[in-house]
Amino acid sequence: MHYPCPAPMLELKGKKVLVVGLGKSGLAAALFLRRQGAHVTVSDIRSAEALAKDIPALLDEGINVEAGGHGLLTFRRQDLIVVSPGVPLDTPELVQARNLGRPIIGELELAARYLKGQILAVTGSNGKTTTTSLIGEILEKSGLRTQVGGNIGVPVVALIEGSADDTWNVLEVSSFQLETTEVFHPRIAVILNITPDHLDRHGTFENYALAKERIFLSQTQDDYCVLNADNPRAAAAAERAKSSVYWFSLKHAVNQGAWVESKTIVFRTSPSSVPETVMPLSAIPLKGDHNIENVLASVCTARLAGAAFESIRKGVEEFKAVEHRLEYVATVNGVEVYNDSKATNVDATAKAIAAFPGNIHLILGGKDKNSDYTELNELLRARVKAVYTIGSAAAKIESQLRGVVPIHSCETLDKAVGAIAAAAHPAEVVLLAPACSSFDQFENYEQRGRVFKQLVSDWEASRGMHPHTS
Ligand code: UMA
Repeated sequence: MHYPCPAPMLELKGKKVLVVGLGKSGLAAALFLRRQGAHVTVSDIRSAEALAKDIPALLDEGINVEAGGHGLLTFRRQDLIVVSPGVPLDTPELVQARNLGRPIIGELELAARYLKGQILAVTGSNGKTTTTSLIGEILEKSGLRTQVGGNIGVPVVALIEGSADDTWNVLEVSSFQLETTEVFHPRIAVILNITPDHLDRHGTFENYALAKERIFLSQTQDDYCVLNADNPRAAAAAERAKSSVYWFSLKHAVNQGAWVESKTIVFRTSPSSVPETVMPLSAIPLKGDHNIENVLASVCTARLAGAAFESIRKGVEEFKAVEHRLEYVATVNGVEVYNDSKATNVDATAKAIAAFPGNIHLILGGKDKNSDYTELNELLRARVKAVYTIGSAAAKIESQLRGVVPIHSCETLDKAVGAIAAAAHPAEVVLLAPACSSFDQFENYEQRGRVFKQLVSDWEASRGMHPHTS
């Protein structure tokens, strides 16, 4: 099946192109642009020493590097600017370049113009990575040529070479990436949910939600959009979708899409067709209602992409929780430990808490994103035994949650695990679901999760040194 790419490739040969930010996306974009014959410069606020690992390879390819800050002159001189997702669009040099008429796109937009095959894009405040991975696995099990990338950690540019006319490019896309799209055109667009996140970058919840809606901006009536009927802001997006809207719901039947009925997932192709049984909820190997939502979205999307129910069932049954997403770590002295380092906003933390009946020792904190932690109050009272705060958001969290649950001020993850090791009893749960980003104390959420798992493994190794050991 070939779905023609509607976006024209860019004229890059001989053009001056600036890549802003030398992280994963910037590095991949710069090398790709150079191979297309562009004169490429990369600009990053980090020092040359901090970028030392990547600079030699770039210079070898004939790519210029501007380290230690963004130069206004560099930005003014370009024919095109490709911006990394983590670079805010109100960065003064970008604003000035835009005012001078310089086109600014993101790595996603650049890559999507060169990808062959069809795009299946998944966005949402939470559940993106799990859903993207699950859809990828189901499509692969269905015998469809599949590649997975995007915000999940593989720059989309890196997928270009492996794409063919019959490829499904399954992409996790973030609001940061969607902010800089122009003609990005997924055949199937999924919005899992929209709850407050990244308000420090987008300013308001509505700006953030509108960035998410850009996922279906270029779709036509021949495309599909999959929305969460139970999430008010995601459901409201339907008003602006030009494509055929499919729904998923944990709570009620939908006219077309997937839902839960008598503890079973069912799917209906069209309002007039008979619902078909897909699988019992008991076959889902993941914890929490939010993961049932992720499965519903995956079932619906994979079906629209042409997967058979049998492959869908197999894909779900054999799916393993993705690292750092409510990942089971170990049972130490009868205490179950879970790593949800990817819970970088309040809603994700609420979902993680809701996955356990009670007696939770919860680690909260990191870099605040203008979040309101009082939204957790009810769940904290009902299910959390104590909160252990870490990072720069600790003071704000403590002042907002005072009197709701016992709070231990720990500053670092290391001290938090130490305090929990001394306090937790058998049959209780330890949960790292910090509701904050990690950048104040860690490189990223993955490193935070890995450090946490190492601390838990040290705790396990030192059993007998703490109270409550068996
Ligand atoms: N930088 C500047 N100027 C600035 C800001 C940053 O030069 O004003 C530089 C930094 O010094 C650094 C580089 O930009 O060298 C980092 O760029 P980046 O933050 O875009 O990071 P990448 O390594 O390119 O990773 C990005 C995504 N990062 C973000 O969106 C923040 C990764 O998502 C994604 O996996 C990767 O591209 C591949 O597509 C991470 C993420 O945290 C997982 N995403 C957010 C989320 O999921 O909540 C949206």
